Amino acid sequence: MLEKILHNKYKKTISECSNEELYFGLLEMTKELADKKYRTRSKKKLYYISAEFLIGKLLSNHLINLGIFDQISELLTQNNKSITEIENIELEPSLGNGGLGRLAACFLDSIATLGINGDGIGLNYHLGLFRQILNDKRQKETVNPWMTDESWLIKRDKSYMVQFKDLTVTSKLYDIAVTGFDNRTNWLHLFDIDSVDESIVKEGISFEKGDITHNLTLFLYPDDSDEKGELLRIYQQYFMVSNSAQMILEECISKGSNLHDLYDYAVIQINDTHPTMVIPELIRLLIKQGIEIDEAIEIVSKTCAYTNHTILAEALEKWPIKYLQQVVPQLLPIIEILDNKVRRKYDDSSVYIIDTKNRVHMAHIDIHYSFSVNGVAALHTEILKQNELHNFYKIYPQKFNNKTNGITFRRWLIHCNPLLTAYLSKLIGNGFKKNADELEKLLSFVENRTVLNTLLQIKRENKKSLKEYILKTQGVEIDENSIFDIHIKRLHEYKRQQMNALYIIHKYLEIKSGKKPATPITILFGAKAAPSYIIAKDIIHLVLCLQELVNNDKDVSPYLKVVMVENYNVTLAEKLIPACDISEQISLASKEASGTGNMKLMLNGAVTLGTMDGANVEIAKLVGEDNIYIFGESSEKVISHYENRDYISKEYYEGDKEIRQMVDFIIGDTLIKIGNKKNLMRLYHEIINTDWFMTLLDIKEYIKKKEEMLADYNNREKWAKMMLVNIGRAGYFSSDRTIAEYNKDIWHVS
Ligand code: CBF
Repeated sequence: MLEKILHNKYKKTISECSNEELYFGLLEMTKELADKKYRTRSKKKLYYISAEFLIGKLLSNHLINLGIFDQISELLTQNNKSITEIENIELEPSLGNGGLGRLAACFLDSIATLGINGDGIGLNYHLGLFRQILNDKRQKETVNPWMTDESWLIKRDKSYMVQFKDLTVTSKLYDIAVTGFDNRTNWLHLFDIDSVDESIVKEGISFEKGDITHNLTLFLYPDDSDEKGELLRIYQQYFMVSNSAQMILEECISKGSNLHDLYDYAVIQINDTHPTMVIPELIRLLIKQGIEIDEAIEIVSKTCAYTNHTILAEALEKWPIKYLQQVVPQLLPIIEILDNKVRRKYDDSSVYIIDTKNRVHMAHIDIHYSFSVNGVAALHTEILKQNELHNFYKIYPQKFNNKTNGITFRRWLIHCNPLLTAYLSKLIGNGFKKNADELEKLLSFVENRTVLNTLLQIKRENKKSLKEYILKTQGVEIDENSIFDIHIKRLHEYKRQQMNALYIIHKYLEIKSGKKPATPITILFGAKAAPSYIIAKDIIHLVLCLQELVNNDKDVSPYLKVVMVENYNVTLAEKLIPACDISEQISLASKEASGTGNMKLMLNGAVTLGTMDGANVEIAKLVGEDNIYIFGESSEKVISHYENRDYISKEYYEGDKEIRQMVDFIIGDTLIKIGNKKNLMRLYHEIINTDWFMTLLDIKEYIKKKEEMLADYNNREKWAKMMLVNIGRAGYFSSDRTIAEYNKDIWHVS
């Protein structure tokens, strides 16, 4: 089929084609094959609405899921072509930011793989999040255009009118096929408008935020640090949900729904609060169809389910009524009715939808008017029930449930780690590709020296590939024989990259004083900071200053290297994860809802260094305390520190010489010469005067645990056993398991 497509397109054979031509030929072929697999519609369908879908490059993913990856790469090899090089042509779609968006992408893969009729719905951001450039030891943001003339996007002949207070726009629908592994094809629906104009972006990523017709779908999470930015986010969110609601109703009616029975035809998963307005919008549309308001509310509440992904107040959206009035006045009467219903029933202002500052709490709409509320890891759900959402839990205990996150093994093992995959297949057969629990079979090899040595060899090969990549792309030379300590996730104080930076200072000083580590260490970071998050950017600056200091110091660099990879994204994650020895999961306990990087890294044989937070708790339980390195204050204690306001970072700073030495180093002569005084000073003051995420509380234990881990690394047999147990126990974290649970407990789509 490929040959035929290439002949029609370019009148060339495989070997005559350039990599670019081959990529476009494969793209066409894959799209055709995916479309052919499209299965019949079931009565009930799932709609997964999300502001982000961090889908990553799609070529290999599709080829694997269509079952033709090996065949195609063999065919290419026979013609002296390489699938990896061809894949380099593909631009990574820039439709997501972090864990939330990547989870949505893994879920779509598993939904199709389990044969569930379910589509994703989101927006077609032209310039995506932003492209991170590390320049002059700082993060700079620039646009990240990813759409090409020929791409995975299929333009559909479908559009809806979306009405805002001051303008009406006509949407355009684009679809991307989501092929299941050996199963059906679903769709990711992305809405857009024709009038969006990329040329309005000036310098970096700045543009006129008030120019909605030209900017509506330009960026994911445009800067909302001012009023215009907040308004733009409301425009985007309403555009997303109004299109979704119209499409859902149209599809359900076409399948025979009379709308009174909407919930028999549709279930809507609201991914975080960004799509919350779908609730009042659907109610509004049902009323327009002649349904009484009370019934409309009941229908919608039986159709929608909500996932909470965070307890961080900043991420739980609250829109000022006056902004909603300016953008979507049609929703306000409905939101007020929803709020009044709550007020009439419950004498507790903490559960009201509209607060005393006239802000609408989006999560409160979700909780009152959905039939299911789930957290994303066991600990997170408990914290929601017992702390953050306790007053809601008292009202609706039956709504709350846990769905521990998962990852798709097709991308995070089969695709990103072919060496390990091939070896696993040889040892335990191919069953684990369909049923991740079969990875447990690996555990019977825990005393087998040959297997243990091969796992170490595979890791070394993967580290070598990463080394070559980093040399080529960033010009930094690292040693594959050093320990790869990897910290990859969004930059946020609660994820505590600053704690790892303090560790680097500790190690630097130790090496300078003559204490050399037995095995050299390479600490790798990958992280983007939100453009207006000042302290996060200061942390990046500190890491980059340390990178310059450490890597250029002849006494230190043979033993310690620091690398921050530029523009961390899915493609880079696929290279970093298989090469990792130490997986840094060091968030302040209670703050990381789940984490999914922790799962990807363990699956690829990294050992976790972490706090008892998010899904780390479940990882610890599965692998046992001998196969994970846990440190730090418990979530209960942390929560009590917040409640009692009794954590004072300065006391830790003043009370401990070592801590003082590390923190003072940030503003000492050595770093100030390399970096910017203002940035470093600000970070220093933040740590000693605020330290909201309690770095100094855990730093000493962190250093101790990491040292223990580094020492254990030298016992290669012990380490290889830990790797094996981590891989063997990772099956639980397959998103196929998570999705099966969502479907059994929430969606009920046959
Ligand atoms: O549930 C998926 C992920 O979502 C977040 O990234 C989020 O954006 N709220 C959380 O921070 C992660 O813990 C979680 O794994």
